[in-house]
Amino acid sequence: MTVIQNIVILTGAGISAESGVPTFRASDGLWCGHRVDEVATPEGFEANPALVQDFYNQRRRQLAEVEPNAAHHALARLAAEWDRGEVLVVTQNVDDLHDRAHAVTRTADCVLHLHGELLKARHLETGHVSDWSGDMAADGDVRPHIVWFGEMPLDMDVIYRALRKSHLFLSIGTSGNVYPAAGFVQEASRAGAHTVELNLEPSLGHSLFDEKILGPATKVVPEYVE
Ligand code: BJW
Repeated sequence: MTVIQNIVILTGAGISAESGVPTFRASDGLWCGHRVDEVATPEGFEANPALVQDFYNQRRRQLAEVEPNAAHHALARLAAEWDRGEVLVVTQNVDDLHDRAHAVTRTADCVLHLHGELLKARHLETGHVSDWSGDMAADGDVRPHIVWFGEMPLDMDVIYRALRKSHLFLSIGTSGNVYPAAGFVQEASRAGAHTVELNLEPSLGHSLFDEKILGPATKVVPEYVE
């Protein structure tokens, strides 16, 4: 039996759903009323920056109204208490709910945002990343620090290194529609990790996992990790 030391946890929109952040692919989800290519591609931003900035501004405003839930806090406690190896939380979410939960246990350095962060901006020319401030959209030199379709996700080298030495891989609340994240389970399996999906409904890649646990994140995540 493999002794579990290093843990990699991939999270998606489902972990924040019970905090009140809509998922993407639900019928009333985040893209409701928008075409994906309008708001989540570099071409969409080039064609209509004001529309895209407005879409992300609405989501930034919404962040002020939500709080981390029991699933975020359970992972933050795990990161603080796990002393047999490393814990890395790789989130596809651009909200800051993991960061806020991990700030409580002083483990914020365990969290990587693969698809960027709503509360950061990137300079169009220099690529410099800074905190978002409300008047940035007006100056025209910055874009949301978000990874859109066709762009390279962030911290891939760190993530693949962690997957290759992982003993346990958890995938929480993601539909498995979007690559490269949807392929992480195979990388972890190749490394010999035990792989577990925790989700409300089975993901597209559910058959790739050794173990599946269905249910809402606020129930199944604390039960699994504690
Ligand atoms: C609950 C719950 C509860 C609900 N409790 N669970 C053909 C084949 C392979 C790849 C490609 C291809 N054609 C194009 C590509 C590449 C493309 C891609 O994957 N496209 C697919 C559509 C096919 N990928 C890219 O372009 C990426 N870049 C890239 O590949 O670069 C090249 C590269 C090469 C080599 C190595 C590495 C890279 C970039 C992808 C960027 C994605 N960005 C977005 C938008 C961010 C901006 C924004 O936030 O607005 O990120 S897309 C969107 O989807 C967002 C999410 O992070 C991502 C994943 O969504 P997620 O989290 O899974 O949400 P949902 O809504 O889909 O699912 C919710 C889940 O929650 C469900 O499963 C529910 O059951 C569950 N749930 N309530 C527990 N209470």
